This record gives sequence, structure tokens and C-alpha cells, in this order.
Amino acid sequence: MQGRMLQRPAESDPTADVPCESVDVAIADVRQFIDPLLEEAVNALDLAPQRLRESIRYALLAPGKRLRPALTLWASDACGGDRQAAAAGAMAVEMIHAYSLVHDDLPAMDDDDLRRGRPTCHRAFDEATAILCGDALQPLAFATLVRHLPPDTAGRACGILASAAGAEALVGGQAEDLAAEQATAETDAANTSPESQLARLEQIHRCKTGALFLACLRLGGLTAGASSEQLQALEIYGAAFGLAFQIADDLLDAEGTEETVGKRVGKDAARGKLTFPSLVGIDASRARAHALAAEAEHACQIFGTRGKPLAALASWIVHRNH
Ligand code: GRG
Repeated sequence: MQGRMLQRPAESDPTADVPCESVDVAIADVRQFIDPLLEEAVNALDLAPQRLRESIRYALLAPGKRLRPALTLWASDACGGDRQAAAAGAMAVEMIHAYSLVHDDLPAMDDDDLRRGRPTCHRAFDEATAILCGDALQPLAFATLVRHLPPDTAGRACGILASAAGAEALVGGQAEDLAAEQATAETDAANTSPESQLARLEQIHRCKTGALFLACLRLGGLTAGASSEQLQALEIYGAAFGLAFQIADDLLDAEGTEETVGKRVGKDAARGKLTFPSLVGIDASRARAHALAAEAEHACQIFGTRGKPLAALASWIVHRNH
């Protein structure tokens, strides 16, 4: 099955430009493209125990924004790549993202009962099933890359994703975040300067959320055969986008409502968690997020009109209410 190309659903035109007038419409288009492919990947797990397979379906196909597939596909579009080749990367990043949410919501971590507007996986199923669901989504991501990409590209794609998901990135960032929360609770933070707290927070965000966003852009660039100049622009975009996203996420937790955000809000403050608003205030956080979004937009200039969806998303991410 190696190198098997993914088929775009018949009603979609693979050469069509992503509509830029409305990012909401463009994201809906990505969801329409990627969800049937994700569903197909779950359906193909026909030897998996039924309850486990249903938990994977529940977590993976929950109504999330599909930002990571959008970034992967639009990075590929920006570099003139083929949507079908980029699709495997787009599926794989969403699988890793879905696993991280399921595990993050567990009682041993954030202990949440609401995610993407519905009960969290361990609430809808049970804790052991949620752990196994996350465990199963990780190899599924790598198997998806191996299954659908030519061997050399698949190897490089697996390397990109493994670095983003591992102990020096996503998992490490989560560990650091939990440790920082503990330190804040023990008033350790009171003895640390605001500058070093901010530096620590940015490092946590770079690992916990930024690394996977960067992987999306790198995978889109890889499957599109991007030039080194294009890859460099994607790196700049990804670093700025990741931090802008996280600051906006902190602001939503501070100011958003449960109905629009689809998860519990106000949790960060209740836990005394280190966040941008708690360190520098709401206005300075918003200003920083907007400056980062502008930086990301600027990085898209070398792509011309092909880079418009990425540029529009950077602005959307700091203006959204969900
Ligand atoms: C458990 C290894 C492990 C890692 C968890 C990503 C993560 C690390 C935790 C998620 C918790 C969280 C709310 C982080 C803040 C940023 C974030 C990743 C938000 C969710 O991403 P969205 O807004 O979600 O793209 P949707 O549901 O739209 O896909």
C-alpha cells in the first residue's frame, strides 16, 4: 500500500484556490476535504476492538477547527504543491493533535469534562479507553504517512512529526507546563523575575503547541518540494503563528465564553496558571498577538497570491472568538 495516493472527494476540485474572502469558509472547505479521509482511516482499523475504534472516531472526528490540516494544505498550496500529496501530512498532524487533546483532558492532567463542545473522551467512554485511544492515534499518524507517501518522503515526514511530538517538543512542553503549574502553586514564581517567567512561558508554548504547528508547515513544504527560501518563510510564519495562536488561546480562556470556545474557560486563572494575560495583562497580550500575526502575514509575501490563505489565517487566529 506504500505510496498510495489519497483521493480528494469527487465534489472538490483539487486545483481550486482556497477561498480567501472568508477564513471560516476556507476552514470549512478543509474540514470537508479532510474529514472523509480521517473517517476512512478509522474505518480501515477493522481488526481493532470496536469500543477502541469508536473512541478513536469520537476523538478524531469531533468538531474541531482543523487548523493543523489547514496549515499543512495551505503551506503546500503556497509552494505550488499537490493537495493529494499534502493530505497524508494533514491527516497525520490532526491525529497527533487529537491524541494530545484526549490525553491532556485526562484526570491526571487537566481533568476536563468538555472538549470541542462535547464530553471529553474519558467522560464519553472511560479513562482506560481514552488512554488507549491516544496511544492508538500516535502510531496511526505515522502509519498514515508511510502508507500514503513515497518511501523517501515518508521517512522524512515521520522524522518531522516525531520531533514535533516527542520529549523535546509536544510531550516535553506538556511536562514543563505541568511542572510550571506546580511551581506557581507552590509560590515558587514569586521569587522569579517577570522576564524569566515570560521566557519560560514562551519556551513552554514553543514546545507544547508551536512545534506541531511548525511541523504542519514543514510537512506541507516537504510534500510540495519547497525551495529553501520557501521553507525559510514557512519557518518564520510557523514560529510567529504558533505563539500568536497561544496568546489568543490564553485570551480566550480569560475572556471567552464556554458556548463559543467549546471548552471550560477561566481555568487558567482558577489554577493560578502562568499565561500571557497573567504576566503582562490583557492589552499587552493582545498587542503582542497582533504583532506576531503581522509578522506571520509578512512572511507570506514571497508566495504571492498562493500565500493568501496562510496570511489570512494568521490574522483570523488573533481575531477569533472560538
Ligand atoms: C498530553 C502529550 C500531551 C500534550 C498535550 C496540545 C496539548 C498538549 C494540550 C492541549 C491543551 C490546550 C488547551 C492547549 C492550548 C492550545 C491548544 C492546543 C488548543 C487546542 O487547539 P485548537 O484550538 O483545538 O486548534 P481544536 O479543537 O479546534 O482542534
